[in-house]
Amino acid sequence: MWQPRSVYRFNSAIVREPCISVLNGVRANDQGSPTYEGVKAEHDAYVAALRNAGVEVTVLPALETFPDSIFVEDPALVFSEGAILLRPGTPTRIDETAEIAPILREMFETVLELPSPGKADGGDVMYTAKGILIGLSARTDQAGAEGLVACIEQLGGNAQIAETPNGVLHFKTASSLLDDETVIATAALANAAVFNHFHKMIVPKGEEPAANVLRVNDIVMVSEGYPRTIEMLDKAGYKVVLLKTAEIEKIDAGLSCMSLRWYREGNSPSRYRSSPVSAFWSSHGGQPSE
Ligand code: CIR
Repeated sequence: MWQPRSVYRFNSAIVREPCISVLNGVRANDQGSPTYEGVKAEHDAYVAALRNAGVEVTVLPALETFPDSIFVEDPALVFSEGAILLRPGTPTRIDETAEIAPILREMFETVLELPSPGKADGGDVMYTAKGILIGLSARTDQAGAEGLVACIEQLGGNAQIAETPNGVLHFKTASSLLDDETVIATAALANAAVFNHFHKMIVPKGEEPAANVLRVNDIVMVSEGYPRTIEMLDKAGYKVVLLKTAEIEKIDAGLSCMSLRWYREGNSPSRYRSSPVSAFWSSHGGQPSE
């Protein structure tokens, strides 16, 4: 049963350690490869920021076979009501789902699967207080979006389908939730009909990647390279936490994509973490770090 709750209140998250092969991550335009050390430093700071915001973070081990596997947001969706295993829309990433599925099956009672042959990346899905928005993109096709609407409805939620501007990787590359009433978006996406009932902040021209911010509890994580956006959010009263994203941006990534976040109901973390998860890790030869 879908419960009314703040859509940016989180107490649980999953991240994955970057792998050395991250320098081979998929990119639309080559602006040079990131370094492993640079990505690792950005990731470590991100995990620390989640923890400082009050989120319990489970860190999965690196997966060398999948250069983009640090971006756990794309192969699955998580809600308090359950998880949905997606079918990422780029061939090198589709098998990441099978890698994250076992831990999600341990952590969630309900795990649904996006029906084949539809494709959808979690980066195209925005959770808002007015419903879930799914952007069609080069990664999320009509069949994937429709399958996802059905899965979300099965969990008791509601979703609508939108368009992602051409040339933009994901819907959330160009827009993010700031609070129950407000989104931040690029000029190209801000006028989308799905945002008609939101207050909108538009990122200044030249700072388009800054549209991917991450609201977690009372903070908004923002990429540090975008001073005009930072000033705009600061003046609007948001509690901004600045993070480096220069390395992950070389492989088209931003802040939302490095975690799966949800609000775990009840106060029994052991149900999700201690016994079942440690049982999972001991049977898979490793331990998640915390
Ligand atoms: C990709 O092209 O799939 C990765 N290099 C970047 C994924 C970023 N994911 C996201 O914004 N949700």
